[in-house]
Amino acid sequence: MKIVFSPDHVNHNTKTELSGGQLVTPYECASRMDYVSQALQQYQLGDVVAPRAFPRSHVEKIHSHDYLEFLDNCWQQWQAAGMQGEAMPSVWPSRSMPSTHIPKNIDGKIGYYALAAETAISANTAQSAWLAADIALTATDYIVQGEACAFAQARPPGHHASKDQYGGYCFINNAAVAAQYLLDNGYQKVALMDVDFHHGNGTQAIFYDRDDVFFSSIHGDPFDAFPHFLGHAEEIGEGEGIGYNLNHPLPPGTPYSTWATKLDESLVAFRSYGADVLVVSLGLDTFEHDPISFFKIKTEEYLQMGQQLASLGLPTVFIMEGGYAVEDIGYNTANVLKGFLQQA
Ligand code: 5XA
Ligand code: ZN
Repeated sequence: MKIVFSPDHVNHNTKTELSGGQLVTPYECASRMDYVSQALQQYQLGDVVAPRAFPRSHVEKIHSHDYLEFLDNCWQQWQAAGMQGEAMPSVWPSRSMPSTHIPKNIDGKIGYYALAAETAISANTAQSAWLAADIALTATDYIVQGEACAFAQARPPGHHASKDQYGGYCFINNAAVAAQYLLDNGYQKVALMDVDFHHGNGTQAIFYDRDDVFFSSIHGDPFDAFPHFLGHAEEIGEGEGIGYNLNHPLPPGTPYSTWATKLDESLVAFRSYGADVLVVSLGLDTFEHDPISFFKIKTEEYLQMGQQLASLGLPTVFIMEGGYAVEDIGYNTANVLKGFLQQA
C-alpha cells in the first residue's frame, strides 16, 4: 500500500483550542502523526511517498472561491486588525440574524466562515490545509493509476469542512476532494464511508443533492456529540441525492459489535448502489480511550474494521481524519490498514 505523507504537516501548529470554556492545547496536534508513522513502519504496511503539488482547481471544485480567499488571507487580516491571539470567531449569522452579507471586518468575516469556535487559525494554517489536500490527491491518484489501495496520512483533517465553512479542526475537505478527483478520472459511483466518531457534516453537505457519491457515516448521535446540528438518521439526501446519504447515529458506550452491524448496513447499501470505488474518512476517535468521544472500540477490533471494509472488494483510498488518544492512534490506524490488506 502506498502511504502518502509529508513531514511538513508540523507547520500546522496552532497553540489554542476553545474547549470547556478554556483555551487548551489543541487535541489535533502534530505528535499524532509521529505515532502513526511509527506504527505503520513497524507493521511494514507499505512505501511512504511524498505528495505531489496538484492544481488548485481540484479543491476549487469543492470549496467556493470566496471561502478559499478567506482561508488564504484570514491570518494576515486578523493580524492587521491588531488581534493578539490566534484567529477565532465570536459572532455568527445565527438563527435570529441569518444574514448572507459577508462582513468586511475580519471579526465578522471569520464568524461567517466558521461552523464552530474551537478551531484556531494561525500563520501556516492555510498552507497546511492545501498540503493535506495534495496528500489526499496524491494518494487518490495511485488508485486512478491502478493501485488497489492507498493511505493519505494527512493533517489537518477535512470532513467537517463544507463548501464555505471550516471548523472541527477541518479547513479543506480532503475526502470530498478525493471523491471528486475519482469522478473526474473515470470512476462513476463513489462510496464514501466516514468511520470517524464525529459526523462528517461537511462531506454530507457537499454531496447531499448528488447521486454520484453515496455518503454514509457512523457517528456519535448529534443529540449528544459534535457537530450537533447534522447527522440524524432522517437525513437521506435531497433532489438527485435522495437515497444516497445514510447516517447511523449511535449512543454513548457503543461497542464494536453494534458499530459493525451499522458498517455492514452501509456496505450492503454501497453494493446495491453499484459503487466502483471506495473513499474512507478514517478517524480513530471511535477508540475506547479517546479523550473527546464516547464509543468503545478496542485496538484489536480495528483489524476487523479493516477486514470488513475490504470485503467490499473495491479500490480504496483511506483519508486520515480524527483520533486524539495520541499514544494509541498509531496502532489503531495500522490495524485498520493491516486488516484491510489481509482481507483484500
Ligand atoms: O472528526 N472531528 C473531530 O474529531 C473534531 C471534533 C471537534 C470537537 N469540538
Ligand atoms: Zn472526529
